[in-house]
Amino acid sequence: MITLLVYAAIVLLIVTVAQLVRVFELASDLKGGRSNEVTYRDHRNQGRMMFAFLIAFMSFFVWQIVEYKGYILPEAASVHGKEIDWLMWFNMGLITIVFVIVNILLFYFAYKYYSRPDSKAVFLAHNNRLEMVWTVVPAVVLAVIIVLGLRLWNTITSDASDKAIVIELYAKQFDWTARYSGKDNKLGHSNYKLIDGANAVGMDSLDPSGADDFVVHNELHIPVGKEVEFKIRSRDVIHSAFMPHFRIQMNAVPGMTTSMSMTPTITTEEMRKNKDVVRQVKEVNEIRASKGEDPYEFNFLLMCNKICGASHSNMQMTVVVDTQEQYDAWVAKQKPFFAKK
Ligand SMILES: [Cu+2]
Repeated sequence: MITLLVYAAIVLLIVTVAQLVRVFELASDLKGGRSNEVTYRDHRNQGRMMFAFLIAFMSFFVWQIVEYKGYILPEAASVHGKEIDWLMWFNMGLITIVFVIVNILLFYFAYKYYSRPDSKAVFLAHNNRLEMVWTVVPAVVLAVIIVLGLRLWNTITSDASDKAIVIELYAKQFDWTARYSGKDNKLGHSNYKLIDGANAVGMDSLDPSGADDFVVHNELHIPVGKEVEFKIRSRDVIHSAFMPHFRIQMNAVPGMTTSMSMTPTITTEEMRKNKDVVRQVKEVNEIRASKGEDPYEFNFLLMCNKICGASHSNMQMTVVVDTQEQYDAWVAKQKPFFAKK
């Protein structure tokens, strides 16, 4: 009922404004003025408003950069992540330069050339040189961006080396299971028909290369400075393995295996001391404290980046980047899946 009343009030308001405008027009006609004529003063006011908008718009743009620059991801924690960041900031720089120049010209010219009583538009039918400039310059810039992007994408998605540690990430609504390939660095055969309550990834006990595979559900451990190859699968719908701190994302598609590899460069312990992370964690914990919630501690995360259902936002796993010794100690504690059974 209240919603209906609100709508009725809005409609009435619009009708009132329209009627008021009509009254002003009639009054002006009665006085002998021509209400629809755009005067020199109108043009000047519009021009000045364009200039004022330019100042406000550019100030807002600068303010946003200053205000929000502390809320972006901290430095990349993988080898290729540094290159992705470089390319992103290179693109961002180009976009910013074009954005600032175009908007200044647009609104400044609208102000500078507002219509005067004696002004006359220039008749310009064609200009080859101008056409050439605004075709060639964007084409060259775009070509540079595309070539740089393709080259980097090809390096990132190229096959992992034989030395890479093979880990399977198995997605389902709504969690991740990781399977490590064990000492032989080879994942055993798996089949969805073998999935049951205990065998979450459908491991096949008849395949000897799976004998040393071990499965973890809560934390994914990887050693710093070692290449890791993720074999990504899904049990139900399309998910996406997203590890923002390592600048990694790859879809998990039912019925096929996708893969992505990376080399982490910063351990969890080191990242917790990173000055941006320290500041962000401090700010988060101030908010949490004000709500009476427990403090949060930084962790690398594996998240799902495809809206895959109701609990999509909870589909995450902690990623721990260990030193080699810590990693070896952790692996030594894991029991092969079939030994556990
Ligand atoms: Cu998902």
